[in-house]
Order: sequence, then structure tokens, then C-alpha cells
Amino acid sequence: MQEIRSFVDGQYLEPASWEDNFDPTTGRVSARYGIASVDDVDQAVTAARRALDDEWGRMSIDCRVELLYAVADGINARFDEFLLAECLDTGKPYSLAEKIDIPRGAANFKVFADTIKSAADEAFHMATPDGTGAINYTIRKPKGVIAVVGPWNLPLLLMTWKVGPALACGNTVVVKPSEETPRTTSLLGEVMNAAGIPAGVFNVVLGQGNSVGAALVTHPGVDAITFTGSTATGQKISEAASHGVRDASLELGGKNPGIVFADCDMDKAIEGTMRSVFANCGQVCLGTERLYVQREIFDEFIARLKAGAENLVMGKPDDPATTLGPLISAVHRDKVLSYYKQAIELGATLITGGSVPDLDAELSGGYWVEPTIWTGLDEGSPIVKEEIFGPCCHITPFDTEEEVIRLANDTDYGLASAIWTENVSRAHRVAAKMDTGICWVNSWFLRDLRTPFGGMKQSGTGREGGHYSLEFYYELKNVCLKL
Ligand code: 6OD
Repeated sequence: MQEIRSFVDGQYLEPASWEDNFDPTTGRVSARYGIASVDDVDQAVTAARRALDDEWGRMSIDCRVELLYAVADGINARFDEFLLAECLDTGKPYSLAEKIDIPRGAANFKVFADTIKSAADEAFHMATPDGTGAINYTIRKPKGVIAVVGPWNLPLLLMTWKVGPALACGNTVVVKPSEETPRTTSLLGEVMNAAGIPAGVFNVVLGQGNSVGAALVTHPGVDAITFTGSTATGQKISEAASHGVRDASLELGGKNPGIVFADCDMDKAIEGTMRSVFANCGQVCLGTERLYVQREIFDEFIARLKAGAENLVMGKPDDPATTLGPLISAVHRDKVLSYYKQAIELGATLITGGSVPDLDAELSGGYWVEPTIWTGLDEGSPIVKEEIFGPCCHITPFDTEEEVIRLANDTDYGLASAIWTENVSRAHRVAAKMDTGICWVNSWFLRDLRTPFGGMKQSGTGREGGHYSLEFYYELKNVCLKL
């Protein structure tokens, strides 16, 4: 059976205990991963701190950039291994991971290598009473040892989205991937060694959040924490970070609205909404779970989205016909199914789905749920208010622009929104009024990695992407020099 290990100071650890890892498509054990002890976490943080003062800390930006390019090339050189590892852990279709997850894993190193190379420092000349003047300029320093706590939905993509800029800025990292998806983070250790990243710069500790994750984020040797995951865990991490007055960057949940105006291009709106609701089995923090469709096109839109949902093909990740994978775990499936049940109890009209699919015997133990669409619930319903993180959405009709802006913003979250309209003025007007960190117009998950990314309200704090990431991963120091 495959064994997945923690990676500390350039070496894979022999663990004291193991935990099973499950294949979400079958529910069978597919590997075991070694649980890091508190001592392993301590060794990882100690190695990361030592590496800061060693070769890594003394390295020029040009050398660091070259090494980060080598890491990106190393991921691409082992593309198929990363693809297999990611799809075994998550059950997602190859067709999705080979277009999104793995290429972004490599791109996250290249983009931040480029960002760091072109980062400019500020200087301010000032007058002084004696007339000589002074010059102020900024110096950047790595923040230190960064704890990276990753999620299970886009494991490689979201882990490297943090590790890329952290290393580019000269920090060292200790990564705790989700216990559901340890494979690609562990495999990245081999790529780091092969690329020539010095030992101790990139470390991985495997295990549960409430033990290994807690040991990491409360470790006094950690200088800052970056996290992607649920709002509930984000609040705990924020509390842990406050001890020692450490920075935390938190990318949390969402209950993202999609707004479809009658003047949309219906084909584009259906294609984009199909992805925003069902991609990755709805397990994307940016996904659409609340749809508002203008009354004139309500029936047609629902009929077309229903047909699209019913055309999705559930199957093994390596089957090119597969377009929908399973949920990540039995626990998460049960949570999603409890919302499916609740929707009916609350009086929702079920347009399609709502249950567990009837699949071949081989897949019957997996964590599958049907793609599901409801209408008819009021806006205060938990189905419309709470993040479900499954392949489902609720659709509400609306009449006016003012009304839909109010409905869309009436949420505790503020991560993403999507607007579908061919009216350019309306697109700008409505986008400006969305209380979300990103608003897509006639698109979804179209990402330029130089742009600021993050959430408003309970969807998180801070912005990452391009030079915005540097603000988190660097300390800035001002030097004031009297002339
Ligand atoms: O594309 C990204 O950079 C990003 N942070 C995506 C987040 C997806 C959450 O599930």
C-alpha cells in the first residue's frame, strides 16, 4: 500500500503512527499517511528557522527566482504523477485537474518569481527645517517562518498559491495540508530537493487539524499563518495568531451569488453557471450556490440548467467521459445530504437531483451525490444562507436591478459574485455594487494571478496575488536618512 510521509529538513520522516487515506470514488482505503508528532512539528519549525539564517537567507533574489522556476519545471516534468496523486486524493476528474489544478501548481511558482523580480522599492524625499532634507526608503525583509494550512478542495493549487509567494519573498514554510489530501504536498518535497531548494526551506507535517494543525499554528517559532478553508477554522486560526501578535491571511467560505439578467447571452450564462455550480462537485469557495434569474427568462434558464445538470457524467477520474466527481469524504457527503433533506422539509421545489445516484457496484461505496437544483425557498432559509459546498444551487426570480443587488449582498459572506448581462453599463454598475472581493462579468474562475484576491465580511481578511501577496509575506522597514 502507498505510504505518504511528512517532509522535514529535506527528508521524509518515519512516523510513529499511521492513518488511512480513502479513495472518494470507492470509499476504499487507497494509502496510509504518517501522522506527525508534536516533536516532528517542532523539528519542522526549527529546521525552517535555521534555513532562514543559512544559505536561503543569504541568497540573492536572482538565485531564488531561478530555484523557483526549477520547482515549477519540476512539477511540470512530473505532471502525470501530480495528476494521479491529486485525483486519487480528491476523486476529481483528470479532465479538470489537468486543465486547472496541476498547471496552476506550477504557475504559482513562476508568477511569484516574476513578481519578486520586478518589485520596486519606494523612496520619499522630504524637506527638513535646516534645509538639508532627508530621504526615506523602504527595505523588505522576509517575515520569517510561515505556517501554511491548506484545504482539500484544490490541494496543490491552493497550497502553492501560498508557498510560491512565501518562498519568493525569502521566507521558509511549514505546510500542513488537509488530512484528506496529503499526496501532492508530500510529493512536492521531492521536487524541492531535485530543484536544489536548501533543506529546511519547505517542510510538510501531516495529520489532523485539531492536533497537528493546532501544534503548528500555536508554535512560538511561527511568524505568520496563512490559511484557506472554512470560516469556523479561520476564526480559530485568527485567535491562535493573536498570541504573539502574528499576522494571519485568511481565505474563507462563501455563499456566492450569480445574477442572470434577461439581457444575457443565454448560452454563455448557462455554460458559465454550469461550471460555477458543479465544477469540482461544487467544492470551490468561489462557486455559485445562490442564483438570481430575471423573471422573463426564469423558466427557460431553469429548464436549460436542469438539462445541463442531468447531462453530467459521474465516473472514475481517468475516464474521459467523466464530468462530475464525488465529494471528498463520507463526513462531507453526510453534511451535503443533510442540506438536501432539509431543503425538501422546508418546502423547496426540487428541479433535479436531491439524492444519492445509482452507480455501478465498483463506485457504490464512494461519496457521490446527485447534482441538485431547487427553487421556492425564502431568502432566510439555511439553504440560501449557509455554505453547503456541494454540487447544488437555489434559484430565485427577481424583477429589478435594485432588488437583485440587495438580495445578492444580503449575506454574511463576501467572496465572489458572477453577473451575466450583455449591457455594458449595467455590468459596470452592478459589479461596483457587489460586496465581494471578486466580481466576474460573463465569466467565472477566470484568474489573472497579478490581481488582488480575497474576501470581504466573513469570507476572509487580506488580499493575495501579484504584489498584494508581497504585502503579507514581507516586512517593510523604512529607513530615514538625513542628508
Ligand atoms: O484561484 C485562486 O488563486 C484561488 N485562491 C482560488 C480559491 C478557490 C477556493 O476554493
